[in-house]
Amino acid sequence: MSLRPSRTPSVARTALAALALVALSMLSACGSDSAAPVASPRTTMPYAVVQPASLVRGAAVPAPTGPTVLTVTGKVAGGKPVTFDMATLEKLGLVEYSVMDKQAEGRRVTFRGVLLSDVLATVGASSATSLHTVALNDYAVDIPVSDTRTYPVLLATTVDGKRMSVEKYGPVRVVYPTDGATLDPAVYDPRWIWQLTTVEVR
Ligand SMILES: Nc1nc2c(c(=O)[nH]1)N[C@H]1C(S)=C(S)[C@@H](COP(=O)(O)O)O[C@H]1N2
Ligand SMILES: [Mo]
Repeated sequence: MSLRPSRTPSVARTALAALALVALSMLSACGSDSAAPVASPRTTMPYAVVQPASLVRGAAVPAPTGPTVLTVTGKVAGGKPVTFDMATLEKLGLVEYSVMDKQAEGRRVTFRGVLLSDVLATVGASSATSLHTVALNDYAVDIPVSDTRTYPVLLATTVDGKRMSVEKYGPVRVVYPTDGATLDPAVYDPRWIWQLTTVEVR
C-alpha cells in the first residue's frame, strides 16, 4: 500500500465529498435508533461528555467500598437493591452542562455528574415508568422515566468542580437542563431533588 498522499483531482474530490454527505444523511435518517446508546436522552440540549463510562453496561455493579451515596430499589434486574459509592457511580460516565442554579448558588453553574438514563440502564430498569426519588431529609418526588429520555437529567456529583456536602445540597443532586428547554417551573422545579439518597424504580 502506498503511503503517498492522495492526488485525487479536486472535481472528483468534490463529487466524493457530496457522495459522502448523502451517505451520511441516509445513515442518520435510518440508523439513528440502532446507533444511539440505549436510553440516551433525545434532546437538543447540549451537554459535554467529560469522562466516558468505565463500568461496562450489563456487568454487575461492584459492592461499595466507600460510603453509599445512592441506592436503587424496586423494579431492577435481579430484584435486589443496587448500592453505589461515589467512585462506582461516577464510573457510569460523567457529563456536564451549565444551568441556572436557583436553589443553592443563585447563579449559573456547571454541574457534572451521571446521566439518570445511564443509571437506569446499568441497573436494568428498562421496564420502568416512574421513579420515586427520596432525599436525606425525607422529601420525595416522582420523576417520570420519560424525562430521562427527553432530557439529559443529571445526578450531579460536583458543582463547578467541587463536591457538594449535605449542607450544599449534596452529595448527589438531580439537575434538569432548565436553560436549554422550556420546562414549566411548577412541574419541574420540584423534581430538582437535592440530597438524593434513594431511587425506587416503579
Ligand atoms: N431534598 C429536597 N429537595 C427538594 C426540596 C426539598 O424540600 N428537599 N424541595 C423541592 C421543591 S418543592 C422545589 S420547588 C425545588 C426548589 O426548592 P426551593 O424553591 O425551596 O429552593 O427543590 C425541590 N427539591
Ligand atoms: Mo416547590
